[in-house]
Amino acid sequence: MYTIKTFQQLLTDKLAKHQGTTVEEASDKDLYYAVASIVKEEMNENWLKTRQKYKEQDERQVYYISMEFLIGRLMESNLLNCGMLDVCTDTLKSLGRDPEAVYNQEHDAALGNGGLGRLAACFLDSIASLRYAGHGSGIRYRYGLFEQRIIHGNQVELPDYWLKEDYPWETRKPEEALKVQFGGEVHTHRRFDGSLEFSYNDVDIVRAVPYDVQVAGYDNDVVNTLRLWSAELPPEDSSILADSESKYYHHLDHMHSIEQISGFLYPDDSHYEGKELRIKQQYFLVSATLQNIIREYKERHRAPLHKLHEKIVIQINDTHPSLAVPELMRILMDDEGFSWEEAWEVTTQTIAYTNHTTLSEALEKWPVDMIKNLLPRVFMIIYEINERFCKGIWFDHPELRDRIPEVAVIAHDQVHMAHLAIVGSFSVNGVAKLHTEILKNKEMKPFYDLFPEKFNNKTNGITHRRWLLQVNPKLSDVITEAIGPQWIKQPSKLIGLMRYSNDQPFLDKISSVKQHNKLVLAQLIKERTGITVNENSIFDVQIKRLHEYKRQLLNIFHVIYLYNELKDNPALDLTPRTFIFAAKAAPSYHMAKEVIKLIHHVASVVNNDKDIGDKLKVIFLENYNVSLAEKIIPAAELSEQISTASKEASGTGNMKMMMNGAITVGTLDGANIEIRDLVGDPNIFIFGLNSEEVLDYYAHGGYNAKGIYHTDERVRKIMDQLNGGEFGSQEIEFKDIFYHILYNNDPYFVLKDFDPYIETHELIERSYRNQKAWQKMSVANIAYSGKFSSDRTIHEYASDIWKLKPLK
Ligand code: B1N
Repeated sequence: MYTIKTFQQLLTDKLAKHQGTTVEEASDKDLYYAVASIVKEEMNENWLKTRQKYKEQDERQVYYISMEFLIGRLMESNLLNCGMLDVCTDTLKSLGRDPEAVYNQEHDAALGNGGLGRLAACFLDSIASLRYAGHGSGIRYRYGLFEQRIIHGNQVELPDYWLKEDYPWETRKPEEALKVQFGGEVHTHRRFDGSLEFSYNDVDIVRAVPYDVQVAGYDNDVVNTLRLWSAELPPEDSSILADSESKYYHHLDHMHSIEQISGFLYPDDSHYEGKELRIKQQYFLVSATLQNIIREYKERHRAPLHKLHEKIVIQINDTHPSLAVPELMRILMDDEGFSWEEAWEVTTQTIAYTNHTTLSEALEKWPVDMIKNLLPRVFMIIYEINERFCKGIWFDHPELRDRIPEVAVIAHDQVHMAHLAIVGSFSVNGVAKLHTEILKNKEMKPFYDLFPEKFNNKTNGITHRRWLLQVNPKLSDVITEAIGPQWIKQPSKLIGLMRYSNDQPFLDKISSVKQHNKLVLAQLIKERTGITVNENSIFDVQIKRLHEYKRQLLNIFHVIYLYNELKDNPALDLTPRTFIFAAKAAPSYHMAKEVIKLIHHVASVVNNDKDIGDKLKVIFLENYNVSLAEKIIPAAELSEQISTASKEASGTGNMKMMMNGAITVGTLDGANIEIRDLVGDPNIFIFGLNSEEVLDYYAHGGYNAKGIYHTDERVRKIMDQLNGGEFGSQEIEFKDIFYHILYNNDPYFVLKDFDPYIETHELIERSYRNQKAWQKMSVANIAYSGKFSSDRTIHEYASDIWKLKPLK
């Protein structure tokens, strides 16, 4: 292991050899690259060893295919997992350099939108840390999730060209490139034995080049791989020999369109836009991954391909990679000579599907014509899957005959990707208990009736290494001091903190860490917004994608309500609050952008009102991403998880804040329910309609939003303020929000849940005044958060679905 002295020597050598500079002269960027190269080299040997072990042991392996891996920054987490974070930080300090400034040089890899992509990243960390043979497979988008700027309260999007400087964590592997085919014509020939053979003409060939990112386990010498595919023109493409100007331009066009496949990440979260380029991305990922899996299987395992499912399991992250079903069928039949029945047997025992949402606007349904033109052979297979599935119901389940249109893979000229994924897999899981129940009993009920054995729950988790140990070192130290370091490898041990819930010196330490973290965040807020926040105010935090169902609107209604109260009664005894928001809206999501604008306009009124002073502050931090979350979460005291019940499949920000000692104010939705079940009602603030009530209202056409507007004066006042331009100006008003709520009958129950929300916040306010009781709640939340480590989640996937044994 390194000491400050040896690390310093290493750093000095690196700087001299690679950058031709000295520690004194080096910029923060130079230092960043030097440290990255040290860590990468450190991981290389174990990377090789890990791969060799996988080959020797011939054990089962999992491939996790996802259109998103929201990995954020890697330097600190790699240092941490390799046992070098402290020594590196201390060395930089000893050299008179600011480690934070060095780590901040890294541009976030934002290859994901939100929870789904971040979950994939947490899973990779846990898979490696638990010594499982697991590989991530995704796309190396040249542009990640857009950078958000706020101009006059409006979100504008800038392209995120994260690769503009060298990305030190990847290794390009051109010798392992593969070919993916699009378009063309399918020709069928009959072989001597009567079976059919397929060949393709006039296809467009795209070269898939892998870029590997190392995934180091925590303190265990395992280094797995996240393989990201980049789309390139095949070098041997003969169309390059243009003999006319028009051919040449055509060629350039073609080249451009091919590179576009890995050009950018679609910025929609929980929303489906049927763009052709998106399905191209999906097929590109799936085809490259499956060819790669089969190649690696042949290299690594001794058994014939008919036993693929004995050694390989493929987890698909939502339906985005669900073309894996027909693509694996295609490869097995057309390239490997399997019969349909043999290929189906292997495919459906290899693929497992995770569902992340029941929102209808997120469910992917691709037009038949689009798939037919783009992927003619794949479409033939989807067609056949559908035929056989529907015939199977007709003959084997006559009682379900009239439900065939509901469950068909192809219906109304659309391919239902969730249906394809369920039919073609052996496991279907939801991401929290309630979500899985809704899948089984409502959204996917006919499938549950057909295949009850496929359905299972895997409640999400987060890596406690990044989200506690790394981002909150002070809290981690206090925890370790109390219960020893075992919680780092066994997060369930955090429960040991319950022994200290009446220990005043311990509570004081917890509270002084929080106070410190609040000061640090206050400073960041000052730097980024110029606003001074009261460090003794309650830090009330809602950070997540902006979506109507997540109800940032309800939160800002609470702010307006408090503002109105204070204006009416300046002497009101109110514990000061700082409302902290951060959120990106999908660029085409009008209502979401209106809410961002509203938050900004309310902020400018509230923050600049002398009567209000520092009793209320509203902060919107722009460009929410993983590294900003890492700075906000340790300072959060109140965690807003206020989605309309039944809509948030799980949520994972709720877990991150709980783990850092924040108390949740939330609805009975997603994983909030499981948080409540653990910590108990006294340690969480639950309010509002539950999912049954919400679903019941939906079944009966909603509730009467106008009724509340007319009877609740507080609500009417707020709504009229929006309509009357009170939080804006002549030109800026919020009529769209006003009309949307009143005339679309408040589809997310903002007005309906307003009163219980306000009442709950009054209770919160009273609870906060008793600091000792609050600290006890905080400790209970940290103590019970061990269950939400993704280590627990991955253990469950590995034992129930993947059937993996940890590497010896
Ligand atoms: O997946 C997370 C959950 O914790 C969240 O509750 C859930 O909303 C989120 C299409 C999605 N569901 N669906 C998506 C993302 C991108 C896209 O293009 C859908 N994200 C979720 C992890 O389970």
